[in-house]
Amino acid sequence: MTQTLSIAALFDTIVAIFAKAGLSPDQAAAVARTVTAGERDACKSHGIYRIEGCLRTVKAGKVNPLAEPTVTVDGAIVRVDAQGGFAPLAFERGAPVLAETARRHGLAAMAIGDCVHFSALWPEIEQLTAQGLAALAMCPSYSSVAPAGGIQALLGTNPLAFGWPRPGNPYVFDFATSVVARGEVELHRRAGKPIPEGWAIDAEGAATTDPTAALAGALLPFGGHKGSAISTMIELLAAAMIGENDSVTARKVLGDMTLSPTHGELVLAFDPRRFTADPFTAAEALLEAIAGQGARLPSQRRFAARAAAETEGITLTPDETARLERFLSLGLDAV
Ligand code: NDP
Ligand code: PYC
Repeated sequence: MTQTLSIAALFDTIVAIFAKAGLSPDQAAAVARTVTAGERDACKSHGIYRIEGCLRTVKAGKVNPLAEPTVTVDGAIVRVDAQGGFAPLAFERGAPVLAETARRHGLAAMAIGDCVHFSALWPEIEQLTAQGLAALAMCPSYSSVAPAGGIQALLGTNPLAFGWPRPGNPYVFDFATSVVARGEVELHRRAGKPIPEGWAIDAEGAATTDPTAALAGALLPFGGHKGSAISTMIELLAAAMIGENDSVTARKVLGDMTLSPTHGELVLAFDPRRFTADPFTAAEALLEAIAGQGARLPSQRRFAARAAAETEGITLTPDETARLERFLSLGLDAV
């Protein structure tokens, strides 16, 4: 039987799972906020599905469950040292300082270092757009994507997210620079379903629709050479430039892609009003013209799912409920 939980009840369950796994209250709450947000917004590849990988990473000793991130400011650069902990708390600790620094200078950059990263980026972007800022976030992950024209996993699935503040819901896009997130391929494997053509190649470089072969081979970048170049830019800015692991190093250090990788993240924040007196009238005209053609804006699906979850709750499958119960009762012995 399916089970329907309120957003608050799901959040409390996830906090309890991570507390039992040994995370500090602040780490557990920050991780639970991002996982709950994924499930609430029907982003299954970064919702409760991620809990198992996080628990495995704790059990393997590859994340500091008690980490207390530190924040320092150097001009328009905010540095957050995650101290080996999960990324969400590091972001939450740095975001108010990033926002204040962006308002002071017109723009600011936040470099998060030494964080274990498993999450979608839009929950972070929305924390900044809620303060009237435009924002761009990116990070490497671990080698699982072949560069355009190549056949071996080298780049990460490297997400890129952007947000622009609007009255009501912001304009936000957030996508992997591979055709899809690796999590989506893992969910197909778990469900015993083939993946569409064009997502991946196998270990020999041949096109495949078998998710297991795809995970052993490589995903493809979105948009051919264009996605490949954007992904490369992310390796340069959010790894080389900030002195953190690139996707090759993150995979080598981790040695196991059922765990979450350690690397950095780069977040840029802009105060649009510091660039021109009224940036918002022209922005609204553009966004309304796009929607006016019947095109959907990115994140509209998520916002609709969120509105539904807020009134109707979140429905979990019997398998998802059983997994949560197992994590809650067995803790790290469940993985
Ligand atoms: P999708 O392809 O599902 O969606 C990407 C974006 O495009 C979303 O903003 C989505 O909005 C929007 N979109 C989708 N379809 C349309 C459409 N028809 N018209 C307009 N907009 C559309 O996501 P991905 O599989 O690429 O990535 C999923 C998540 O995985 C991301 O949140 C990303 O941050 C995360 N990720 C994290 C990684 C990490 O290392 N931490 C690595 C890789 C990915 P909507 O949501 O409303 O559908
Ligand atoms: O889905 O590609 C992915 C991913 C990698 C790390 C976190 N999510």
